Amino acid sequence: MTFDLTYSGEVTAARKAGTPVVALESTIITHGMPWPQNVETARLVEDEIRRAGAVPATIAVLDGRLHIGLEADQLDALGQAKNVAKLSRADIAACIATGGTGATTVAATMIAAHLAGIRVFATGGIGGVHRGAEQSFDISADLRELAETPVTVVAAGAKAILDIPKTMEVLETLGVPVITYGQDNLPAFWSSSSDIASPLRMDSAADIAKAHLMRAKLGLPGGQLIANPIPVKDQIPNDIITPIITAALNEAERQAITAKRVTPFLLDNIFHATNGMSLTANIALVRNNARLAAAIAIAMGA
Ligand code: PSU
Ligand code: MN
Repeated sequence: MTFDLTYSGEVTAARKAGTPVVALESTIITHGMPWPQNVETARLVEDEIRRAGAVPATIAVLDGRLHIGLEADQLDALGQAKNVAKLSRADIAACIATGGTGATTVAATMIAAHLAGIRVFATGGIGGVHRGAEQSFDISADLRELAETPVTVVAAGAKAILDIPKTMEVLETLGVPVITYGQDNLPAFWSSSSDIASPLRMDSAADIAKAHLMRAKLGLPGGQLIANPIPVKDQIPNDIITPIITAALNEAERQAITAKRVTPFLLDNIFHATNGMSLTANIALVRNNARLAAAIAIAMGA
């Protein structure tokens, strides 16, 4: 049985030229946003990375091939495909082995990025400890992946649908650095700030790049989580989003939504409850994360 990564034309050229590459996930496209905004956003995010002087590599499994970078038509098709699998660490090998098609979560994208030698990855929000996890045991595999795989992940904090203090506790236990960019408190995805202090703060992409390289020098496995606040002009203030999140969580419980379906269900519910405002904010924060990730990748060198 052979296994090869499939690189897009653009990523192949970047590898030859030594241009820094930034990984992007695909679950946000297939399970995180409705069509057609999902494909439009994916394109805008890729363009942010190009404009900043790096090259985007959107990662997905298409017909059993692990793609590092998608061609425009592949991105279009994935964004419209129905019943695409959501692939985390537990699912990716089976999907490739059986010729399946699936979108990669943060965990699976980190695995693929590392296989391709990519050290920086931009997304919206990571998975984490769900509220009520003491009953459900629902803790995203993204957290363990950050402890294991040496990729710096730029996100807008843990999604506010999660239990952020518990997510921080688990990350601390796993030895994952959580570095907030440019402020003392953690951001809360749709809102620029929470009332929770960030374990670490850095104010430049260069420092974040150095911290990543230092972990490798010290022989520490795993990556870093960079919490990049959504710009204030694009945020949904905490007092507006909090009751909407609570209602979405109640609805998920009423409908007995569990496991992989929880995150997509909540995002969709909140999208409708905010008349699309949550999506507008989500798009703004992913673009913002793409810009910072590109700066970090450039500071790290190819
Ligand atoms: N951030 C978003 N939208 C998303 C996700 C993150 O703005 O759809 C996805 C990511 O792929 C993340 C996943 O890895 O949700 C977490 O899912 P779970 O909680 O089932 O591990
Ligand atoms: Mn889960």
